[in-house]
Amino acid sequence: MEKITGMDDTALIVIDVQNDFCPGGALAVTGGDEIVPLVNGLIDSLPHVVLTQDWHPSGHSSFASSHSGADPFSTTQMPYGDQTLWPDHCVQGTTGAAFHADLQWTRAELVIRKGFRNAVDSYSAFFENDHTTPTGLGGYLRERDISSLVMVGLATDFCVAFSALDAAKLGFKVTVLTDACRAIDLDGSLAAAMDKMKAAGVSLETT
Ligand code: VGL
Ligand code: ZN
Repeated sequence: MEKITGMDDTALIVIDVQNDFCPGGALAVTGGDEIVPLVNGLIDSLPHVVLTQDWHPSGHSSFASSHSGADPFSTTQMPYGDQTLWPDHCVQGTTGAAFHADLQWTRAELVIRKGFRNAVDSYSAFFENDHTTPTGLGGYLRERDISSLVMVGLATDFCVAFSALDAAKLGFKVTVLTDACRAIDLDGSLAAAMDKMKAAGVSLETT
């Protein structure tokens, strides 16, 4: 049997459209829920769809509550470098970790979970925050001859940007649709992320 080829080589990567990143959630991103209709339209129109899901054990090392005296949104030093400390969010199996109720995710071919190792956070869909440990997504896409990625989701300046930068480094053609993303924007992190993505050759477009 021959491999099925000639299928479209583009995948939509929907990053972390989860309750905790939407208004009312534990790490709410302003307007996070506003992107859902746009994302649903893209899910209907692109040939392949992959979702990511932030998926932390309780007591995760990225939670401020795991570091005595630390405030959410402060920075700490981890063996792998600087790490922002977050409110507890996207704990495995909780409602906060579930996808937004209106997200039409049934066409997704893969859900990749990240941040499940206690000792290391993972913003990127491709590598954990040590920038070394792979999630397996790069190999999965390569094996399927997918070479072009369209990225949307939450948050622009963390998980979307880290994913886009890693994807570009791995040789994928990457487009981020900025109107289908929303940012946390901590201390200028959005402008810095946009600059880095531009410099890495990521196309920043709108739907
Ligand atoms: C994210 C902070 C912590 C994100 C995940 O999805 O951008 N940000 N965990
Ligand atoms: Zn997280």
